[in-house]
Amino acid sequence: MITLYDNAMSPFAQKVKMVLHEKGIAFKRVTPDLASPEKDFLDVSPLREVPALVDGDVSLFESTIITEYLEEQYPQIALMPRTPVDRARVRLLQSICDSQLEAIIFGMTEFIAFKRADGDVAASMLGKAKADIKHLLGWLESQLGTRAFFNGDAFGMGDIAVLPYMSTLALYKLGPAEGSSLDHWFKKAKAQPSFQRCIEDSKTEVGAFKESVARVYSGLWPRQYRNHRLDWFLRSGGFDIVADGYAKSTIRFSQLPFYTH
Ligand SMILES: N[C@@H](CCC(=O)N[C@@H](CS)C(=O)NCC(=O)O)C(=O)O
Repeated sequence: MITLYDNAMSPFAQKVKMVLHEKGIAFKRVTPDLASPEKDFLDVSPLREVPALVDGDVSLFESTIITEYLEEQYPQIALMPRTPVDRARVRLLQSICDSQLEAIIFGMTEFIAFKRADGDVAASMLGKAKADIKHLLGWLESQLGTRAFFNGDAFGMGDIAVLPYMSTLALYKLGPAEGSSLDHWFKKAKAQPSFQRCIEDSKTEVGAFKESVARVYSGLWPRQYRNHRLDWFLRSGGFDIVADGYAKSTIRFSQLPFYTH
């Protein structure tokens, strides 16, 4: 049976779980302690991140690599569109959502859940985040065009790419404008059973996430500021927050893959 190393709050892991559910593939969930990972987990996930997946002799990390593997290895229920141009369009959605959109939502969570700053700095950076999100929602709306789903006529990988992020934006009351085509899509897409199962997992694990806040403050679980996340903080006025968090070990940067000789 497939093992998925998971965290219910992770949008990256939700993408993989939706693909597994949509394809009807049975799997076992393991939720590793990301603050002090065991060697077994690091062997499977050398970047110390969820999701990671083990399927027999195959062990993989990086959500989009995993979803592509599942699509090719278990093709009976296809989730990618048929034509090369539509497949390229879906890959663009995956790329922009997992880099730019994720980074801004991560940044907002740093203020809302992890209280990185208050007063004028928080207000200014949250204002920048809201403006960036509005911009990206406009881009997503143009990508959706007149289609019923990002994937085309039916729910698929294109929708899986966007849905975890749109769901967090809706929680932050920054979802699509009422009555917009993005709003119509969101209402249909979030009812998908594969997504509802992810929401059930996150409801049962939200308590553990809240407890983790104290571990961040005490330096036991530095949050990972990498790539677009770091870029967003720096370009939005967060130089001092990053320097302070790094000095106090509440922020870490990316790491090279763990390995043993
Ligand atoms: N590029 C990776 C990103 C995965 C990722 O960032 N996962 C986060 C959870 S959302 C994680 O495991 N972070 C480790 C930590 O917080 O210590 C992917 O697409 O799978």
